[in-house]
Amino acid sequence: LEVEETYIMIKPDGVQRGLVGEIISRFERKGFQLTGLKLFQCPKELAQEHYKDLQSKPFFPKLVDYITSGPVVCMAWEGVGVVASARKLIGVTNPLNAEPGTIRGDLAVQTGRNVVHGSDSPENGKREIALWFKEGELCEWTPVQEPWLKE
Ligand code: YYY
Ligand code: MG
Repeated sequence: LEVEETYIMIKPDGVQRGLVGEIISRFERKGFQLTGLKLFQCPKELAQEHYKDLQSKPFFPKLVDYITSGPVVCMAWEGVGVVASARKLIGVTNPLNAEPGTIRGDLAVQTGRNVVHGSDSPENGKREIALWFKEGELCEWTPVQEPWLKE
């Protein structure tokens, strides 16, 4: 397995519901490394670009309205296998089908209010981080716990 990066975003409902700390904490405790973090009001064009693969879907306009309805928390996380592992921590798209113990399984009930986004491939991780963060907004750093996480 390789070191990857993934784009994780707490959607407006997660921010409004006061779940920011709870959600960040799950990735932090797992042992992944935070490399970017900001609260951000997303413009419509960016939401459309982020979800461009879904632009032909009937729910696309509603999805863009939802993502731009209030501030989101944008995050970049790094780690071995982080893309797939973060998707597991998040749970499946429909929160009613998401396993207990996952973020969506524990904290949400509707697909259109599923509180968090995670990239679905390492390629999309890179693409989305480049889309949501400007140069200089990401940090390269070495966590002191690193020897206790990696053999
Ligand atoms: O990656 P993930 O967020 O789990 O699902 P996607 O299939 O990429 O869809 C992105 C986003 O679109 C989903 O989190 C909610 C919304 N959505 C929807 O509102 N209705 C659907 N039937 C499918 C997806
Ligand atoms: Mg997706």
